[in-house]
Amino acid sequence: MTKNFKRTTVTSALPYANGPVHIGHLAGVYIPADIYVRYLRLKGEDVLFVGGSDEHGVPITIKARNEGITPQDVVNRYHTMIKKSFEEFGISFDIYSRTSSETHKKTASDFFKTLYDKKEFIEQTSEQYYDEEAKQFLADRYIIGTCPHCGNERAYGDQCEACGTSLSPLDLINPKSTISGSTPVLKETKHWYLPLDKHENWLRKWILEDHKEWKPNVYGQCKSWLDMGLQPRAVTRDLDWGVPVPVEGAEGKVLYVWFDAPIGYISNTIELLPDSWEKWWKDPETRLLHFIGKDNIVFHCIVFPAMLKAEGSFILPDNVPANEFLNLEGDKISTSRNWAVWLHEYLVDFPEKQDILRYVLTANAPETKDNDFTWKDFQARNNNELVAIFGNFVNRALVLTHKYFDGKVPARGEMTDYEKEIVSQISNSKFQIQNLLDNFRFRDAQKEAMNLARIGNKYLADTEPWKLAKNDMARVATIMNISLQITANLSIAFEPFLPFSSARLREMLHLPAFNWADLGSIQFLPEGHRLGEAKLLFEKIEDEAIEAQVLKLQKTKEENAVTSVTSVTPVKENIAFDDFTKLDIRVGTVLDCQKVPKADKLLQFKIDDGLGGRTIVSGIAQYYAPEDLIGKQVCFIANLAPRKLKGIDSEGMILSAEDADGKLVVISPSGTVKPGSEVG
Ligand code: B3M
Ligand code: ZN
Repeated sequence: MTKNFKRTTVTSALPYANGPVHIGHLAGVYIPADIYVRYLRLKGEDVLFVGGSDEHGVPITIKARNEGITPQDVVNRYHTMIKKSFEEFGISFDIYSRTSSETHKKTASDFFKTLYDKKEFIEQTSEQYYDEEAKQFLADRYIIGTCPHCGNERAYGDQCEACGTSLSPLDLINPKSTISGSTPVLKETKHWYLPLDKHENWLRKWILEDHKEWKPNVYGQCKSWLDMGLQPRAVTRDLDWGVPVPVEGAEGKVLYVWFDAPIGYISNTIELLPDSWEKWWKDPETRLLHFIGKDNIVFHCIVFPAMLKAEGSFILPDNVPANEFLNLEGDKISTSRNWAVWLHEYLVDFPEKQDILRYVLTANAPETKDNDFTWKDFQARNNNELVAIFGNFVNRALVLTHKYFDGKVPARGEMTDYEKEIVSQISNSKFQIQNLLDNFRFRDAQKEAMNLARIGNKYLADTEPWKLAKNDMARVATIMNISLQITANLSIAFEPFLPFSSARLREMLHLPAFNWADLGSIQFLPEGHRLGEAKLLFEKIEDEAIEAQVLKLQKTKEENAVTSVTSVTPVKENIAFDDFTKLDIRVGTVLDCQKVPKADKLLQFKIDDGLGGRTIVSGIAQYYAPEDLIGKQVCFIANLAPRKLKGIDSEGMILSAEDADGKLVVISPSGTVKPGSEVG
């Protein structure tokens, strides 16, 4: 922290209320935010932790339509579930509210009006698809058609999920409304745009020069957005679910969900502190932090700051410690494929074991790159770390004290050099944990806290007080005193990470008051202090419990495979043989294959086609590592007109098979043939 702040406002992304929350949400956003907030509170700092559900947006209306209920019904159901899950996992929000609240509607509406009155928007009329049967304009997600880049016939109006290209509805070939199935027509409509291009200069300076300390993934993403040049962004939509646009001529229009959602942080603060909210949002001595996932970076680092700046009276975020994604057993977490560990289901299978999940998710936090959660690792971390190190040490310290000293903290005598070294390690450890937490490095901070338990465990193993008890009780007293001081340290060091276990540990130690300043000291527990009963902090997780979870996921995989079979794409219309012969399909050998920079899905191939070689770009990067394809033979369309993809001329198309989940497998001949051989 370069500046001295008086207080900190911490926000964590508002999850969409169209499904329950899973481990990916916790690991990426809510646990890191909660660790940080608990740490600040322990230090006695003034902090406000704001959360809530994001209840607007098109996917919620789609879900409602599919289920035959209202969008409000959908968000009521999930808001309640999400809020409960967060409470159960100890995410210590000061407020968790929602964007369908009256306070929010008013706050968002007033915010828009202020910008409107200050002439911060531009008005633009454009042609948009309109469904004449359903009598409504169509959101991008309500239109499907053929992707002009890869031919996928089920591309959405905003994106083709097969090749990853962002699209606009007008790009789609043969567009259809998903509401009525009819072909939509173009109709004029007026919208308000936030001219981000006008904000580009100060944003460049503010981020690229003044916030070089932001995490490299965040800084890097902002830099590429800024380098591409910012465009005006529409902040209103033709939709009947959202905050109505509060100006004349805007009937039937609502604020775009990404305009109103971040204002939700402010609305929820107002709801909690109607008289004193402003100091949390407007005082330059307040530090604002947004905890989010990587897909929200542009909105929190560029769009929302531009909105706040345009309004004029708000502070801007000091940092946006965004995380990457967590995968599950090697696969991307997906709500639609039910590939997730849902928090409410976890607690049914592992009641009262919130802290284990918190621990494992922090140990595998996707802080610098995507990371993976596996059930085997979950079991190993519980059994080998929480049980064998932390729990074991604490239990021995307490049980031995009860046995030899009637449950009272014994007097500490002269310390050996080894013990003096331990004392200095403990105080050193405090500064390390602190420094790591200050830099949002939660994974390493937790590791360092665990290291304290490791030190204690080794100390007891090295000194073996149970052997000394026969002839040197003074030494045993010193050893137990130091061990108990370490347990007290552990209860504080782990409070941000494992709040439930830390509270149980403090109960065993009869340690009611505590704060961060106590950490690092061995003066915590006075001589004669009476301890509570020793109970096990953690329990071993048996193989059966893990196998049950793995089986559950396997079932999901099988179910997904079955639904894929039943949802095979229908066969297209017949074509004449002559049409078929127009296609020139060949076999080629992959000479080189590389990732296309800044395009998650694209690989660039150099193909030996027997004709002097050619370059082809293909959207299969998610399914293959480039090096796995080098040397392989592939089939490709040789006479497809060249197209530019990410600035590269692609001369043809590599053929691959696609299942209903969108998984792609490259087609290869079953034996080696000469490059350039025709397929037919
Ligand atoms: N609901 C997106 C998401 O959950 C969005 C975050 C809003 S934060 C203001 O990814
Ligand atoms: Zn496509």
